[in-house]
Amino acid sequence: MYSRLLQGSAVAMGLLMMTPAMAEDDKAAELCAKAEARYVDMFGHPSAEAEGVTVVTMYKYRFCPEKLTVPVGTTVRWVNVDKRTSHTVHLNEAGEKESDRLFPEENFEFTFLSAGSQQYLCGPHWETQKMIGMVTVTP
Ligand SMILES: [Cu+2]
Repeated sequence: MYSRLLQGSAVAMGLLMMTPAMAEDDKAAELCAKAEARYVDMFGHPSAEAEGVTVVTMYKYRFCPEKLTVPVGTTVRWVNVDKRTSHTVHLNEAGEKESDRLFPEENFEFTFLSAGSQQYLCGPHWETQKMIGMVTVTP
């Protein structure tokens, strides 16, 4: 009886691991790891070592990380690490105008001076590819 219960929960665990949400997370993590490798190839150091800024990469219609939390006063630098595709950054909820098109290796910076959460978009891809990011600024 006990072992049967255990088996049951093992099956339940297996099912849990296979939820689409989990698969999506894995896919996102893999994609962002590739984006980071591209960043290192381009700039010769990890994105976390960029001086004075927090880097978000743009790769294959995704922002990496998709959700970012930073303290107020942080400058975020969005860097296109794609091979061919251009992207934009549009902090529409902050009432900002859309950035210029960013071609591979180009970047856009914005300094967050007030706390709160906001979504932002890639103009060309938010609708068709759901290329949408989120920044939470803490006081
Ligand atoms: Cu885009």
